[in-house]
Amino acid sequence: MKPPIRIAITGATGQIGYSLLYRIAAGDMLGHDQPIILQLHDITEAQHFFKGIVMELNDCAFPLLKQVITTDDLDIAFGDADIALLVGARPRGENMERKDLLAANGPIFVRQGKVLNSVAMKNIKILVVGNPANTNAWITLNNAPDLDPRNFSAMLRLDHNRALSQVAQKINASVSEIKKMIVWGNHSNTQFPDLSHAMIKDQKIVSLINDSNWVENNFIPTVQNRGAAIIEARQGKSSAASAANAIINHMQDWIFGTKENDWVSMGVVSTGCYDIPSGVIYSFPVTCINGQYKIVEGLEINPSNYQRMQKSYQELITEQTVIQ
Ligand code: NAX
Repeated sequence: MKPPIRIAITGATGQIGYSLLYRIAAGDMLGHDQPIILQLHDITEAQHFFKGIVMELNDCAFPLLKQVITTDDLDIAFGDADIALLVGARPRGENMERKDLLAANGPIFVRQGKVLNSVAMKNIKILVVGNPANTNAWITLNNAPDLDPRNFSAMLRLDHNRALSQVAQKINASVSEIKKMIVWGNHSNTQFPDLSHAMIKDQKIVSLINDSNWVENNFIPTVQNRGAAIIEARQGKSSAASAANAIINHMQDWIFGTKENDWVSMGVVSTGCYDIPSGVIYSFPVTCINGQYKIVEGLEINPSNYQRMQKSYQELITEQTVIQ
């Protein structure tokens, strides 16, 4: 039996948590031969929710689940963690503008970065999901000077999956046949779902569809605004099952590798490629092998797509300015 992997999850009593914990404990993320320890964190006011969550984890009798720790203490939650899924964040309240949300979340992620830096494993893999995810990841990274910036990522995989699904429905294909989708930028509606490199078999999908009006006026805005559409359809509740699924996809690909001749979108620290200045957490197409991601460089970008990519970058800079 392999030694257990310690997975820290913040905001674990939230709705994404409820879709996520049981799938991880079942082996969906790290494989059905990998024992795990769940180190679940939430704020003090939410601790009472853990009672039922843990009762249900026990009642699932998961063979891989070796221990469940629940706590409001980040030192305990992140202690020796191999993986941290930072899902918890201050929700956007009524009359709260995006800048208020940014200001409220800044100190939370400053503290999480510091604690990760001091108590987590040095080769930890960190995925920030709580919004604004890219900027929260950037804050966490900047407060963890002893950790490699390449250990940090922000979740754009839900957007990537949404893009795959829209195209699969349009061309009546299976999502698994569609390769080389990209969502660039920030996890917000400035993100740029880019179909121009996507392929099915040996054919470019844009040539197959041959309908720029659909791409511009249907595909791109549908993916960009899908989060709001889900909230409306679920009468106020945001994406949870699909977000949990995207977390699992993101971590699986990062750890075990991406499929041959394909890539995925991950929010990672920019190296300066595509004129996105280094340091910012920006979603790029990446391939992964042996637990390491590599940004796909050198793709041809036309001037109007370049403008869209820059627009999303500019939004990230504005977000950083609000926090400082
Ligand atoms: P919930 O409101 O159900 O859960 C949020 C959790 O965060 C709760 O457990 C709460 O106790 C905790 N929390 C509240 N204040 C906190 C604080 N000050 N410090 C630490 N934790 C705190 O939200 P849920 O639907 O689970 O979503 C969690 C986060 O994911 C939100 O920020 C949401 O916006 C974000 N999302 C990000 C996505 C992405 O693709 N990057 C997609 C899904 C989701 O919208």
